[in-house]
Amino acid sequence: MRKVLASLLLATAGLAAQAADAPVKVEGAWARPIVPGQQSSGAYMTLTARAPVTLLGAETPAAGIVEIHQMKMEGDVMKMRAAGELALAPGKPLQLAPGGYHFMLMDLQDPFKAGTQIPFTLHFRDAKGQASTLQLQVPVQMRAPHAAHQ
Ligand SMILES: [Cu+2]
Repeated sequence: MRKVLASLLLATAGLAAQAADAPVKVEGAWARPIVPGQQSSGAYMTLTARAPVTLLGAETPAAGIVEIHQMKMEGDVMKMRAAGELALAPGKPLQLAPGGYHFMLMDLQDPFKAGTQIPFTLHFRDAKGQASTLQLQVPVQMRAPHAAHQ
């Protein structure tokens, strides 16, 4: 237990260090573990930009395909569709969470088990058209971390 706590703290510290000079702050990132037979999963996080940027997409060695999706009620049917690029307004958190926007991970390359972490790269474009990336480790776990509820 003590060991798990220590590595969690390290992961959090690493994320904070990255966020300090990054154009976008990432909080509460997690990806859902899969059960045998499942072919896809979802990754979730809250993104807050310092300046106007557009989220172009993401990639991870854990999945062959990553798409930005949106869940939406159409009548009384929940539908999922590709959302394309997402514009982030400065200081306004964009939440990717179950039931809304999410990163759809398909063609999974890993067992995708709870307790592991996957490297994740976010791709952005700023208002001047300049591309940038942000790398983080996304924990694979059953529920959203506490920070995502705040
Ligand atoms: Cu999806």
